[in-house]
Amino acid sequence: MDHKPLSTRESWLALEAHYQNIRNTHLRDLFRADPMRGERMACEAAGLYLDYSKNRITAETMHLLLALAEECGLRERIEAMFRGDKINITENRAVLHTALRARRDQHIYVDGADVVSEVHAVLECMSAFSSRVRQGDWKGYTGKRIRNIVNIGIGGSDLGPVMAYEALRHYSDPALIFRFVSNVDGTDLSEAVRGLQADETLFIVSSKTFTTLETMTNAHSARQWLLRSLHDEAAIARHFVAVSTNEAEVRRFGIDSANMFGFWDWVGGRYSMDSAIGLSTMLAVGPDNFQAMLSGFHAMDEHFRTALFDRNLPVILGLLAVWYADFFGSQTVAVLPYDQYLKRFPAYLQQLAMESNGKHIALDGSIVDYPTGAIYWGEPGTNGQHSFYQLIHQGTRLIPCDFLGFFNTLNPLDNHHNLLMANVFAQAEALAFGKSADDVRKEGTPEWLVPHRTFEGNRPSNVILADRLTPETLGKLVALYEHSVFTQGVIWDIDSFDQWGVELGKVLAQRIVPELANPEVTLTHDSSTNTLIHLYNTRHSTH
Ligand code: G6Q
Repeated sequence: MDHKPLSTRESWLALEAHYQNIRNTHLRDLFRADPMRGERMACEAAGLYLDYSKNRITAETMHLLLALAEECGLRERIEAMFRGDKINITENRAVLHTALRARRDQHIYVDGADVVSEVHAVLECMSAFSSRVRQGDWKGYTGKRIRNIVNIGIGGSDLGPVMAYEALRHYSDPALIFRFVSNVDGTDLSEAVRGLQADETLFIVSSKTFTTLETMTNAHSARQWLLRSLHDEAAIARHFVAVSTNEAEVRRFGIDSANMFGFWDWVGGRYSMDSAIGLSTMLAVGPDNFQAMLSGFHAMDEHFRTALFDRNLPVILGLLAVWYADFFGSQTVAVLPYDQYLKRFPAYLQQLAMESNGKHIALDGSIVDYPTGAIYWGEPGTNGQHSFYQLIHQGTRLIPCDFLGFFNTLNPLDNHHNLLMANVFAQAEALAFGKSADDVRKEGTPEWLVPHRTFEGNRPSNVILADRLTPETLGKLVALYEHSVFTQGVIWDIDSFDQWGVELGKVLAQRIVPELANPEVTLTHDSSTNTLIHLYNTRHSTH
């Protein structure tokens, strides 16, 4: 691998020169020049269709981006990740979320142990437990079956489970109620348990470390809530299970280690929804659907690992993200799922992309001299069209968009799906080609209004389509983005798998907590923080 700084590499310099040539080229002209562009710049793999023709690229751009991937050693880095090398260098850890969905007959070793057999052993425990709860065989303390499941976790131990629950709601057991608690704001837990019967409620405490302030605070309060109704510590074992890597802390909390579902330090929080952190998902949709989701992940893993880069969906998506972030200076990517079930998908991607690639230090410890991770955001279509799309169409910023849609809906209702998908195609078309001043004039618009009603177009987008939203498709979509994020991190030469910014936040609040509990303490922060704490201590009433 070439260790020259990214911005001095041959392919990077070639891309800079190329960008100057095509930065003003309009998508209208690119499509006019190549009538087959919409077919040529598309790729279908593992059941996902990616149309990337409405990007501000030429065949030359793709050629140079692919050369950049080669020069940055992407192929070797993919192999290293799948093999279990400790590519998370700042934490000296392997990065093996791909092992979570490996087939039973595969072997992947970390420090001499075959992790695939460990993964399947945990999956079996999860399946057995889920089946008992779903069939009503797992009884609560008073002998009643479980009807409510509350997942307590935050960050990677929450966003994946929430997103997957919403995404797969169609497949969820309607007899079970699911709630998710993440915020240390007492409102979150209070609202989550409102109306629930304690003796029918199961809490899943999901925390890799089992020391996270928010999760442990919520777990302790949930425990008190339960004991207020059931009055016996023995009830805890029937109503609390844990998902964690920290058996000692789980036991200290009072959860029987027989009711703990483990995972490993080589699973990053934001890459953990298909580990035991997905227990709530499995309880909702059942072991078979969970397994189908894992198969979807695996299919995309295999595609990413084996496909040529010019036909490789995550590689293409990742390289395009680099193209806009580093050459066009785009700061954000809008993710626009045209499926109500994917309403939490943008929030999930936000963590996946921004916690992974929000870094400014290269692997060798130097400060990067190019932009890294873009800001991911979005809302489901068509709602976004009636709010923020205005800025995407006519604002001053270039915002590449990913449209996600399905050929078939899970809820056929009159003409709804055709209307929904017509909007996907129309939006991508309007962003790319706009509406010229002449066209606006032809509609009889008065001259003073023409500039306001003109759309310059040339706004890039990808359209990603799949048959329908099944558990398998969800696995493929998530893996698509996981590997796109990985591709970007490799190009940017950063560690996409640590999160020191999150760790700092975990420590800082702990320092102020005792100062809020004890107004007498001498405050030694800056004058702003001191005043704010003082104000809080004076005005906060303890009742
Ligand atoms: C994810 C991050 C972070 C983490 C949470 C929860 O990649 O590491 O979001 O998932 O801070 O941590 P625990 O699971 O340890 O409670």
